[in-house]
Amino acid sequence: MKAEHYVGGAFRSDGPSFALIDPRDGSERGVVPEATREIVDEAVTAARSALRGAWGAADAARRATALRRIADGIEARFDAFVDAEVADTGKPRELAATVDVPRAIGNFRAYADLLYGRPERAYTTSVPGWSGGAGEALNYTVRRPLGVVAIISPWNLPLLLLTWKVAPALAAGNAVVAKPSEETPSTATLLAHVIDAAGLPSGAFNLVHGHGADAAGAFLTGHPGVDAIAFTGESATGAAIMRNAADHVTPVSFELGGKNPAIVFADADLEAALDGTVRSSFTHSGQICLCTERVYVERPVFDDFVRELGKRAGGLAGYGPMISAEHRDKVLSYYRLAEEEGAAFVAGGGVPEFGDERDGGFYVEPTVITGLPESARTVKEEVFGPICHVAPFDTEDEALGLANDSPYGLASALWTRDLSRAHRVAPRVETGIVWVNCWNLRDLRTPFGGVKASGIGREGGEYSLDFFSEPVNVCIQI
Ligand code: NAD
Ligand code: 6OD
Repeated sequence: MKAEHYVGGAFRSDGPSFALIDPRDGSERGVVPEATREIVDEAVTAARSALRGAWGAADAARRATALRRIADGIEARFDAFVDAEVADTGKPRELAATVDVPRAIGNFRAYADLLYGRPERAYTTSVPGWSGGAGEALNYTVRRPLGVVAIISPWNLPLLLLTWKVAPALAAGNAVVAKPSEETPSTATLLAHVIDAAGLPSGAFNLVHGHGADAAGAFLTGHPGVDAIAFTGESATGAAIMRNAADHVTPVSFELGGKNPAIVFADADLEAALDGTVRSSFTHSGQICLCTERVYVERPVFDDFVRELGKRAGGLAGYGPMISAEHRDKVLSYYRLAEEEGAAFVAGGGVPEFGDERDGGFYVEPTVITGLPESARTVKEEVFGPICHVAPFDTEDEALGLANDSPYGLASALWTRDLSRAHRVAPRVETGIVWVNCWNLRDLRTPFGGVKASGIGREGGEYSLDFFSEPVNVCIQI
């Protein structure tokens, strides 16, 4: 798949470019065009024109039809999307075929459906009033699109997280300029081809490739013609985007980093808790924002849990690489830091040897550690790799204190058979998402997002449509 920009309804790859590296073996597998400030500017201008033209005039029915065509278009090229996602990320094919691509299709269908479920509000008013403002009135509130929205997405679930924002942004009537991660340009380019074939008015969706800081990402998020920014990525990047957006007071929706806790009570179904923790810590080699990196286990079952978790982590096979050499080095630096901080390694801690081309790729071993104080950097900082630290606790309050002692607050998992305990504890965990006896069970209508340094706002269902539109109140004196 050749990466291309898509600007004003035309594909192009002019200007500078950079190499695309295959994380599975370290080889160069293509080149990606790097959008200059001028190309970003053209994309924003094209988006504005679309809003003033055919896309701005498209009503909800037309937009819903467009979204359904896009979903159908992805479905028709399902295998090509899976191939491209696997080639860019190195993730297991099964993951791309059962999660990333079906979810991308689901995102467009869900928002096509949701468009019609939106109530519009009316208020009849009798105001005693002041300065001549008294009287009977009918107020009604309509929602209008924000305008040109910038969407910046990361490399870990490239298609899922891009479409998670593009679908509601288009549903709400905005024009989009999207910039995927420089590491994963392929499914975004395929999506642009599908959108092109779906017949959206030119400029309604634009795609620019390139890097973030001092490059396409920064040109886009600091652009005066951008009316809102929806971003998923690291918390530090979110802070940089916020600073850049501040000059134009551009609204932001942020899905950021995490250091997600799991709490395993002694009364839990331990098989389910172990299975769930293996999934939550090691799916996509820990490169999902929702992955568990801190596990707190009630003392009576701590030793058994740690031993079994280590066994299962050590036995994992068929896992994918880190996205890049740079990210592999970052994850390995945390493995070494954990050693220096005094961790005991129950599983992993190094680089696997395969004896084939994967030895040129960016793999690290699934790793389980124990024995660190809560103040250790390995326990506090997001690694975004296949590592979890397991620590014991004695009381419910202590578990909550440990789980909440974090600058982050994205997601958590509770494992218990005691329903009262689950209801008591869940609202007290300082994360935007709490799973009980499960992990990453997702209903697309539910609010998704984090507290503290894990984000600003919520996405999902109505929450995304709220962000991507604004209420306008019309007051008619009767
Ligand atoms: P990143 O922040 O490095 O990059 C994300 C995107 O931002 C990329 O497209 C990048 O080019 C762009 N970018 C980087 N610097 C920029 C700048 N100064 N201005 C504008 N754009 C810029 O994140 P990543 O390494 O791609 O992804 C991993 C991170 O994302 C982890 O921290 C993970 O927790 C987080 N994440 C969060 C969620 C969530 O829903 N909360 C989901 C997935 C990933
Ligand atoms: O499932 C989703 O919709 C979602 N936003 C997942 C985010 C995963 C982060 O890496």
